[in-house]
Amino acid sequence: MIRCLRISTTMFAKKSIPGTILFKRYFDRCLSNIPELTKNRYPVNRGDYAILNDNHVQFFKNLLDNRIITDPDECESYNIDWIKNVRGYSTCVLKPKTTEEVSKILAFCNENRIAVCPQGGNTGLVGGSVPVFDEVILNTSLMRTIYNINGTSGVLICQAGCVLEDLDNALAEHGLMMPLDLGAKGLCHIGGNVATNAGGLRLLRYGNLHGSVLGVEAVKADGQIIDLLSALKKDNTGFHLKHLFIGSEGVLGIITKVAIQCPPKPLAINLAFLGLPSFKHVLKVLKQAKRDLGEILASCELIDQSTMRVSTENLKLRLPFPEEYPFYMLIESHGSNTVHDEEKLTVFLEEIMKNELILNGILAKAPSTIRKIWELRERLTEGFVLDGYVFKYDISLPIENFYSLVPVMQERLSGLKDVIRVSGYGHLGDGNIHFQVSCREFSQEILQKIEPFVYEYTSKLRGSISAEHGIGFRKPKYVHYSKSPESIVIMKQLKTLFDPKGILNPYKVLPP
Ligand code: FAD
Ligand code: 2HG
Ligand code: ZN
Repeated sequence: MIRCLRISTTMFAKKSIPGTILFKRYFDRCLSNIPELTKNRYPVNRGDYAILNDNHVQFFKNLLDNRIITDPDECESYNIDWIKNVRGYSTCVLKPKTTEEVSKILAFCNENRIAVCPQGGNTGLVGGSVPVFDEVILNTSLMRTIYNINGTSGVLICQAGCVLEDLDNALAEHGLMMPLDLGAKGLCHIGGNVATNAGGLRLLRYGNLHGSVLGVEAVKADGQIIDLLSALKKDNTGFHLKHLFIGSEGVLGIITKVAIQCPPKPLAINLAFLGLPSFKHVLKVLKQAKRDLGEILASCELIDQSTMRVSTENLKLRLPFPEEYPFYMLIESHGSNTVHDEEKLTVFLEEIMKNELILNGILAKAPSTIRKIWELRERLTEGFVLDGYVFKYDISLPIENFYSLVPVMQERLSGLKDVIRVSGYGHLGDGNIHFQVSCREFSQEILQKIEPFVYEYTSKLRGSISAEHGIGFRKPKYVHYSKSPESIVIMKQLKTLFDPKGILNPYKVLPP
């Protein structure tokens, strides 16, 4: 039975959560949570790379005008990933400002066989953005120039180190927005987003980066600059080489510039937050939302009860209604006409209420309410870290099976006393679930109960073991669960073509 459907009527104009404040709070809280060195926790051997010496460091200092960090304490935060899963021990962080500097760094490293870990905002979730051993870190945070925003074509051209949220704010002045949005927007760089082919909260509406990235400029391992920076919507002259860099996770080259097609900022935004009794009901609501909302459906996210408690208990955030439900859905519409959108939403909400598909709901229009509700969803990654250690799985499954893994794993892990929660949430509209097992601290016993079982399960259903976060350090040996032997051979051949000495992000992405 539907208890209520509150409508919050204030005018909309969604603004993002101030990312920098959010991340500062998180880092303050988690600073003491330092993981074991990756080389000690996982069975991995250092490759035959040079050990950095004073001459190497002097070369970098001269080239970068001292934009280099060599103090081990200062290097610490660049060595540890955001979710505190992995830790390298690099003593050299390089901060180039230009493509030419990146090119000279790589040419030198290639010549001297120095391994390099490309790093953007270091928010990656698969251990790809930090060194495994002592790789030099090439961080793009000083490459943050916006070259052009074309208000008519909607094309943005910028350097790879621009922070996603900064780009979104700059585009807003032209009535545009970035085609992707993620909880890490206050820290992640556009180069990192392209390198991971990041998905995010509104992929359902705006598509993935293979669609919106028009061009890239990248530097190969030997320092050669490849200009693929087309800003054209249509360009079929030969192979679309830019696609090789989208999702390449730093193993084929370093992305230095991007051209991106940006959509107009929606004039009307509404968010429905719903409480539901079962996953069967969730599927029916998804189907109805697609049918009734059509082109204005921008986001359709699912959170189960156990995950929602991460927000309410760990982060002390408040639900818009006092009762708890087995499932919650966030359904956002983006449109250009308030009246038109409200008509569609009314039809949708009446239909799901009439059919008793939801137990409770709120329709938010006020930006502050919308922001508060999204916080419950966007801060989950941060909230999970407060449990202790999180085993994360980012999986695509056929929609009927979207949630089936969670009860299977709850059963499989029941009785293990160190497990805090086994739960799932994610991008329902895209068929991409984030399955999590959190515990007080890392445990080999729990890891072995989860892997490779979770990948076998996914593979049997013809799902993907990496829907949006990539392969990084954590998953290379499992790639075969989602890719054929022939495609793995081609991946390795491409790696050899672009980086014959294997200096770029070693130990990552490619199966051993
Ligand atoms: P980094 O983490 O620094 O690097 C990621 C990978 O890209 C590494 O392998 C690195 O070597 C490589 N790389 C970085 N920059 C370059 C470059 N210029 N050239 C070549 N290689 C490079 N991901 C999603 O897909 N969807 C989400 O909704 C989402 N939400 C998130 C929410 C939170 C709170 C957090 C912490 C993470 C989230 N992520 C999400 C994961 C992460 O934010 C994305 O993968 C993001 O795109 C990484 O960008 P970054 O700049 O932080 O890259
Ligand atoms: C999200 O959808 C991100 O919020 C992060 O992809 C998911 O923390 C995660 O596993
Ligand atoms: Zn996600």
